[in-house]
Amino acid sequence: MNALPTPQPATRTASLLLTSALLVSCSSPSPTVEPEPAAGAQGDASLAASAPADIERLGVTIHETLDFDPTAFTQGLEVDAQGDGTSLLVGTGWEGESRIFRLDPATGQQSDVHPLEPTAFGEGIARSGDTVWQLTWRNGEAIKRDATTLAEVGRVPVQGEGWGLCAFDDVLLRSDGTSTLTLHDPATFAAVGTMPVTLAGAPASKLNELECVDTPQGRQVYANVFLSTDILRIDATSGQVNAVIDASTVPNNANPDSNHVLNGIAAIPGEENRFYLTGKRWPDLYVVSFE
Ligand SMILES: [Ca+2]
Repeated sequence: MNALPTPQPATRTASLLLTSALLVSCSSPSPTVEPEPAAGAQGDASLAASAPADIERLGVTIHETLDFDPTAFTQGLEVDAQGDGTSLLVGTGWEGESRIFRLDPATGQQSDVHPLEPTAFGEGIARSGDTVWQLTWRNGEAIKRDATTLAEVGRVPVQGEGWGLCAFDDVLLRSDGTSTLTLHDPATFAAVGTMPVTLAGAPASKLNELECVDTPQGRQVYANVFLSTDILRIDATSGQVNAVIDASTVPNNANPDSNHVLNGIAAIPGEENRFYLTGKRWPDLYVVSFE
């Protein structure tokens, strides 16, 4: 997801209060409009402290800190596991700045850079076979790309907003800011179902950047929570949150701006419980584990 470029001060305060209340309680219906960012919101409303006992509460251990592109308004992040296995696919947002590129995390070198048209706001990305799909926020379409070159090969209409995206072998999961993930056919991007996400029985809204991970315990979806430093781990079969990860200890070294929040999680292939984390216009890319 993203942010409103020119929020009005009066409505911004009201929205912050509403946003914080929603993040704390997770009991209200999900809004259908884009929530506004607000200074100080990040980390103020952690779900971790209120997670029920049967939901794991995990922290973040940082193993390595790498350079990241501080101009990248990160909306999609995943390792190209079906390609070279090491490069990161990065999708970014903001009108006039949205793009997709491949990143060598060791050197910071970018390649296969493709800017979007100035009216488009890029969102989540995910590779499935020979295709990389890239969402747009409110442009009503998903961009289909060649997975090797990242060049656009087509577009398909999408109902609703696009926030995060991730892929299992046979299905794509899309977040739209609500507590419901939409399932898409990875070949056509046709919507094929929905998965309500709940935290202790209540809707878990504002799901943002996603990561689909096959584990020995089954399929799990990791989700950034918009304007929060929490990451949810969701059982992809039931939609139930089974862990709340408190990432408030991960340093946010972005230029101070309410939009520059944690957003971007990518599992590292072949390594259990190893992930990259970053954020919107963050200068750092962290190698982390959750425990
Ligand atoms: Ca991801």
